[in-house]
Amino acid sequence: MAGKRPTETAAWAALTAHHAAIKDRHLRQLFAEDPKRAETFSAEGAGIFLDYSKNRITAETLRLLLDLARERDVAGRRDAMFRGEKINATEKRAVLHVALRAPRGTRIAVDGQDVVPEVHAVLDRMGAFAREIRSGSWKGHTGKRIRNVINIGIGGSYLGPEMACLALREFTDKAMSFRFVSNVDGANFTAATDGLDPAETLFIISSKTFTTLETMTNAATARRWIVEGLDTEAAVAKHCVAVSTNTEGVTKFGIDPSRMFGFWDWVGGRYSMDSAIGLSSMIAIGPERFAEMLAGFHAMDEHFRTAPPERNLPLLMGLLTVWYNNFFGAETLGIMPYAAPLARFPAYLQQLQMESNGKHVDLDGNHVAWQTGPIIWGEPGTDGQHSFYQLIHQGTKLIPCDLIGFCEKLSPLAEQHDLLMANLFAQAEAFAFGKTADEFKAEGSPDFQTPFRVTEGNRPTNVILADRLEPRTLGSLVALYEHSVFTQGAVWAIDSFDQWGVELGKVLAGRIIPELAAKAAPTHGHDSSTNGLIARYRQRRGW
Ligand code: G6Q
Repeated sequence: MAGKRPTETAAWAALTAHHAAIKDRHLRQLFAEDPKRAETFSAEGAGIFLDYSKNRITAETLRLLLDLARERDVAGRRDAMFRGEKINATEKRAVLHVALRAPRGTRIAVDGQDVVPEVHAVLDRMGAFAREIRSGSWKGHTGKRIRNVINIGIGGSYLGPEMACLALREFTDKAMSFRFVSNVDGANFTAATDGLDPAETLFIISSKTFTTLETMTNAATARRWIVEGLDTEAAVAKHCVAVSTNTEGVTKFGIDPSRMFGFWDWVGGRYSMDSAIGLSSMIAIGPERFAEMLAGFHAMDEHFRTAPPERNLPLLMGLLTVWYNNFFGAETLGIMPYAAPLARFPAYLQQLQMESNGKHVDLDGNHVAWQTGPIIWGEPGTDGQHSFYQLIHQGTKLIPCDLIGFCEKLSPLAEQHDLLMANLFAQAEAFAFGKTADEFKAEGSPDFQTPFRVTEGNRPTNVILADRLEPRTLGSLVALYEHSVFTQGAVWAIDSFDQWGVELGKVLAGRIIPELAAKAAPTHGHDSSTNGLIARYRQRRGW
């Protein structure tokens, strides 16, 4: 492991003492002391403005957090990632999602080989295919044009494309429908194909490994649905394409490699929405808009790589997460987009952050003696305000939140946008400053009610503002969180790019599947609970 353990750094000890000294200071006090606080604690980059002044920090906190980043060599690790070094140590892989959005002509090498030309070769093929589908020049087996695109994939091969399709709906081709099948529950496939004509439907089978149970099962179902619906095996050629790193698996499944779009082992699933995994997004918004999204990603990559630490958005956000997670003992981070099209953004970030930083051993394989990744959750504002915000305002837990908003309207209903944004600003204000007993009394609140009405405030938030929810901004926003996650992982000395827990999950069901078959012998091999549940299930199914 490079460098000292996080808890052995001088900055960690200093932050521990500093936390003890300032933990009870109220944001009311901090704002009163410094009229320029908002200016001091805000930064801007790649089209994103971050106001982090409503965090429980002082200039000293920031200084110490930046010391921690230095002692943990976050910048050195970042540069190693950008250079294509194998920083995913447990899988001995480079981590190069930044290469997916590197402009033509940039050189990024893995094992001495420049990968950028390959990236653009795939993007060009995707672009040509997307144009064929969008223009209708690609015909289905019966000669009809494709009107429905269904992405079959799960986890990293699903959450990004679905999130982006919803987020960028305004830019999608409205003559087409885009749907997603992820779950092995057949109800997912049935609902997604409900009412669709197989002659007008294209399946994109997206799987890095092309072995994932859910995706392989749904892909086989899709294939049957096409063959039965169009009465011939030959139809598969026009209605199924694949996105994968596994050419052999794709060929075996019956998809010709000419209809496969590749990517590479140095792209992690949860970092792949800007690779060929984004094919459904590209068909939805068109290759030019997709290129704008990549430019947004790249702008944030460059910001992360070059902006000075005290103005570096992902670095700051990552360090603030560390501050609450490791010093205040906060267990979660709420993500509240004040934008209905970002409804799936919290779910996307949940995978990005929790799969990356949900680790219990450090890079040496030793059990960590410090907290790692927080629980990520969230819902769009204003819906959350009428549901769980109560607990954030008046509960007993500290829940830092990111509130995300856009200055330009998200729909033609301009006046509603002002209402939406007024709510974002008001919530951030209320979280920070609360409302005191005196203020309630002055308003004539009955004494017996006042204690129940008081909101203490001192609830930290980041406010993230961008001008417009468009492809470029979405790219920057996703890259912002990717690099914040990187920063956290570097501080915690963990491998943010493996996912052994997921790998285990992938094989667990394998043993039980045959035990559920109607003709299988009764199960005895598990614990009494598992044996009992399987027996009950079989009995209720009438076996
Ligand atoms: C992502 C994870 C995981 C993965 C899915 C799908 O980082 O590894 O979510 O994306 O399990 O895997 P395949 O793309 O191989 O089907």
